[in-house]
Amino acid sequence: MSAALTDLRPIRIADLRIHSIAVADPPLRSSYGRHQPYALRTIIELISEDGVIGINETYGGEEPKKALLAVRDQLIGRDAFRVTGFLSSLVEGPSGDRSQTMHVPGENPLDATTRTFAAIEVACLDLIGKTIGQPVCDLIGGRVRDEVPFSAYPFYKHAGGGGEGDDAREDEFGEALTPESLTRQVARMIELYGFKDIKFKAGVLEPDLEIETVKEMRRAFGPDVPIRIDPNSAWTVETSIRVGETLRDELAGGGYLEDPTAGIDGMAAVRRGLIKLGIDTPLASNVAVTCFADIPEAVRHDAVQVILCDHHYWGGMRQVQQLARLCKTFGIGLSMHSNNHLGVSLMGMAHVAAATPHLTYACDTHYPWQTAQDEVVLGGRVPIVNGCVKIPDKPGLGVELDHDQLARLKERYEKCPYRKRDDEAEMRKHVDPGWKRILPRW
Ligand code: GKR
Ligand code: MG
Repeated sequence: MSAALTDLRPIRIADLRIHSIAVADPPLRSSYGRHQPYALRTIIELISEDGVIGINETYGGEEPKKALLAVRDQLIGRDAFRVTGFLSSLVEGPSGDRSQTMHVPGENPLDATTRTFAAIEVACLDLIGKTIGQPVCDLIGGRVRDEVPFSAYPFYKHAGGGGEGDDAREDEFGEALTPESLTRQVARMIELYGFKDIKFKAGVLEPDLEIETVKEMRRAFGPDVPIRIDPNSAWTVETSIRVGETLRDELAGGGYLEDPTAGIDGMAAVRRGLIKLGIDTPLASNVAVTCFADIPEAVRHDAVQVILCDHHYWGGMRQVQQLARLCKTFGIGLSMHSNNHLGVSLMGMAHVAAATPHLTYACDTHYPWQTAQDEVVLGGRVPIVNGCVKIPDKPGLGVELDHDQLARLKERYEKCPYRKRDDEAEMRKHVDPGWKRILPRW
């Protein structure tokens, strides 16, 4: 017999708290420029009428905070089970191209609505999980794995561990601006976390030096450790094909070439050039392909063979699961993108990955770049062991907030001058006063 309407048990939302925080971040380099001394994040708490608190973490700075504040009134009194219904205008975001080519992730106005929706969706899932006593991965369809693999994510970097003045962090990994020092950085990450894959952030040094860096890593770690290279659109089509050709062996066996050049047309031209040379290295993207509307053209032109999902900007966990299904249908692989984050986001990534059968690569994570001093999760850093995050036997995302730490990170946000991510400004401040992001650079 079906349940009567009166048997329904809504989880009504009574309040939304929004916390802007600043987290020390080392001077990492990419084609966007150089990271600021603090990465900005937002922590949210969604409180039910029963006093249960669902939490989540998303992009930081002023714009994401304003966007969350703007939907606050639409949440109060609503049922957490019905989030897609009461925020339906935000789920899909605007139609058409939302390319991230000229924006750092989290600063793209075109995916602001899907980022806002995702932030609330995951907090609702945590709230539901904590109310009924189920882990998030089991609420969204059920886990297909208990342990989620992540990759080492080396970056060229300047000396420094992040933070400023009295608040500077120890430089755990040291400067890395050569093939040898970058390879030492990876060795240390593997030693600490047991990663089995490498995602290498390129687009910083001359392509020949980056080629040499990949070769050095291959010599150091052998052919059983897959390597992916991601210059964030820094290369021309010709350079991309040359790098793909030179690194055909190093990128084979589980590696890929990620966003070597800008745009779906550019990616398609690289693909054609490589295929002509008999090279089938997959092209991956989180820059040319960032939303469902990009997929038809990408498929038509065979521009990407791997898409990087990210629940933070794809519109939440269920959108990522739909993306996975679509990728499988079209024979496209699925990997996972990352930006700087703390343990709440890491657990979100792990839960959605755990409940996504078609996840064909170890996920990216910036987690090694943050320290225990900046963790907001009660009990400290989420363990990554043998390269994997284990889904804990706990409800919701499986983590709670450390409110003392949250207060410290909020205070740091208030004190620091940063209100959005601006890697170009950091380059001009520290490296070259005339620096501009030029695409393609090489
Ligand atoms: O942290 O500088 C960085 C990365 O370049 C990041 O912003 C990218 O979104 O991880 C990224 C990627 O393109 O894969
Ligand atoms: Mg990328």
